Amino acid sequence: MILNTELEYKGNLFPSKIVFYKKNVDTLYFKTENNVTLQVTVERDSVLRFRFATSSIFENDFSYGITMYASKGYNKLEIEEDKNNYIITTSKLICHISKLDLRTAIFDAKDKTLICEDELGFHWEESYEFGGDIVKMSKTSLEGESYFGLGDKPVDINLKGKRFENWATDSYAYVRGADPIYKAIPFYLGLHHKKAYGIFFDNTFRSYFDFCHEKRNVTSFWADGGEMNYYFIYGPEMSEVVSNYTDLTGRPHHIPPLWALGFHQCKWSYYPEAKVKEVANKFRELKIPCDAIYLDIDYMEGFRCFTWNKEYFPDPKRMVKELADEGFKTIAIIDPGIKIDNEYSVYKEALEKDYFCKRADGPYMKGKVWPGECYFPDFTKPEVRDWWADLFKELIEDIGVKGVWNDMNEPAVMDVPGKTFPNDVRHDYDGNPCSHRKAHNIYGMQMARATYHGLKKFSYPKRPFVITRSAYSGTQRYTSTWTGDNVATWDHLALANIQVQRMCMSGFSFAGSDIGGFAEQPNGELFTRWVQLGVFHPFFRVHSSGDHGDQEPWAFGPTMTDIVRKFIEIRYQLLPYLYTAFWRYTEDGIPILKSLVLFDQHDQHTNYRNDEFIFGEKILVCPILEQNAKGRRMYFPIGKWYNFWDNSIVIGGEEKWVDADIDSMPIFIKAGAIIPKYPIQQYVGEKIIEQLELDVYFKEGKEVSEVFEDAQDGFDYKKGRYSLRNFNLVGKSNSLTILQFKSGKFITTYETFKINIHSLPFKIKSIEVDNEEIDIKMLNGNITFVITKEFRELHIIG
Ligand code: MIG
Repeated sequence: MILNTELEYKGNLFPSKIVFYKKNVDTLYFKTENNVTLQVTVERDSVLRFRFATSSIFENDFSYGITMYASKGYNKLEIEEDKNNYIITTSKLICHISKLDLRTAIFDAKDKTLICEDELGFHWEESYEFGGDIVKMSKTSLEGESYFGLGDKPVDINLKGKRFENWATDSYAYVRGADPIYKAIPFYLGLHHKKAYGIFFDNTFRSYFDFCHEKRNVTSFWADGGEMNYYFIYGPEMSEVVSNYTDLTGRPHHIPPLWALGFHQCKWSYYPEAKVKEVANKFRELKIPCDAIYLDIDYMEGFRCFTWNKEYFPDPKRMVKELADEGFKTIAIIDPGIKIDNEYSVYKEALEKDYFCKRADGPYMKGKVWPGECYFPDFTKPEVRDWWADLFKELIEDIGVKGVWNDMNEPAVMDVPGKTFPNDVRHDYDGNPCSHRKAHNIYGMQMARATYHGLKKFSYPKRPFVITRSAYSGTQRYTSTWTGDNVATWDHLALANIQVQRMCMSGFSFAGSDIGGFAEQPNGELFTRWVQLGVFHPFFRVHSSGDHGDQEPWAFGPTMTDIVRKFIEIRYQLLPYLYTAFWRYTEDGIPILKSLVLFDQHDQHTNYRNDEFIFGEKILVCPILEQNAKGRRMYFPIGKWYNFWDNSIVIGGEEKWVDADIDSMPIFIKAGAIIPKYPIQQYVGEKIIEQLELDVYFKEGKEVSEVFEDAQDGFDYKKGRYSLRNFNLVGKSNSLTILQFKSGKFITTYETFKINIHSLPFKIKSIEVDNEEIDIKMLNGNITFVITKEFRELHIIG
């Protein structure tokens, strides 16, 4: 719809020359002869906001995407003008605004290179059908430019050459390339000449992105209504762009409880109670670690939210308690559709209080979902969200459910062509009344937000845990997510890998896929390969529709069971490592998974890689995505890597073959890394951690690692009750030194570290801990010894 032919140009309107300019602290206003106003706000030195009004009147400035905690402030703001341009300069950026037509060009303030430039720039078309404008923006695609981000799109990591749409859509058994699917995340990154920037188009209408698809050298984005309102975010590092984007749209309000990073088992559906218990018991019997078990829609009475089918679950509180005694947290699904039923209290109350969405002409929005005909709460109204949050009291506080799963919140409606509400449905939009055209993409987000607040209230002093299917930018503040109804195929395994990486790059790291595939059934090999990938996904859950057979870890015979157990055990050992990465992500917005391009954008080989990624800061992973594979070729980023299985060394910067039969997968550790490990537990909290293992991988040079720990739940860490250990490693040809810096008031349960040194290149003469020599014993060429957790300096001398 960005229209470039002469004929298509006809409907497009363009700003004319600037006739007026005004500056108000951090915001500049430019008005054109034909009454277009551009408002540029300097949010930060590297973040500029551009907003256009086509007839000088801006809408009320309200956004669900931007967090109230977004930081503001810059070191420098200067504005000058020359013959052709107004020129805004911050310490990071120089932005030219053309006096002739409002077109912009943005340069790096340091080396003056061009980062992003308008092609046609802002233009619009009047929307005769709905009123308002179809707002459009086009940018020149610079030489060698690549594009990334955009949420859950099931296509290659690099988006160049493709066009996308954002309109949250229930997409059962979607295929590669399907678009749009469940989420609407209108944020992308551009990368050229090794420099990256991002654009967040904060417009909730149906929006479109074209990355050199229609025209080779043009990237454009537009929306069916609302304002052209976008943030330009400069890096130049991709990780800085994502970090700045999450500064704007928010980071999780807190780290998840540690158990939520454990393994979750789900199915549509486990019922009755005896079946739930049978599955749970089998985990313990087979010694396969598991922390959470899910109740899908069949636990409810006729699919009525906040009810229980008492035939299947006669005493939910007792059951939940008995599961909890075995270390299982119960997670229950809650959908948005409320059954029309005069005997049903939730329905009656919402009706009485006028909380349901209505059609433009007055009747309620009626739609069929699992319970039959339903009405739907308007989660865009604060009062409705508060009411919804309070509905969780019984489920959480009384019954003891630990997490809630929000599904069907695109919102999905059955048996209608658009699979959702009609456009005319009205929403409050927090006091900015609008139609579904504007509210559709944030409906799921606001439901998840209300659910989150309910759980937060009733789980206190523990941390809430929520999962959502639909999301808009910013939803990462409240909840985790999964990639929806995938299929048990090898291609979907590849897609799961890409989608979760892309979610991380799009600011939403707490993501995973339905391991094994939701629709259809995997064979044991596919299931096992999928679990292997899932170990390295922030959200780690097996789920399936159940129509096609079982998908528990033991469903594919004893060999596969053993391999799956071994991999889930690795996840449990790596919990302190993942928890640290999660904490980093909530602090700085650094993605928990780093696609190779994000890990090293300076190495052009990474620009088109899909499969390999970095888990946390130090672990390189590459899933096996083909049947009968005994290994695969993969690209190693520049640097030195240790094979996790045998400590063999790989020098990066090229593609190499890696052996990985079904009981293995390519896992590599960055040289110099210190990886913290817990003992294997059947569930988080099963054991008191009596010792922290530190796997040290020698490097000649320097490397910093960190370990974050706390009570594993609750909010005390926000008051300083955490333990953060910084390890500075310095390796030389004949020595290895590790300095520890500790901060925070939390006292860990263990007193000692078990240090495992991998591949030391020299023979040890002595080991000193804080200047005192200790005894050493050698194991398998590796060196293992125990030292106090309080050590400040460890010195290994060769
Ligand atoms: O129309 O609750 O994506 O995970 O098991 C299907 C039943 C509704 C779709 C979800 C899936 C869930 C299923 N739900």
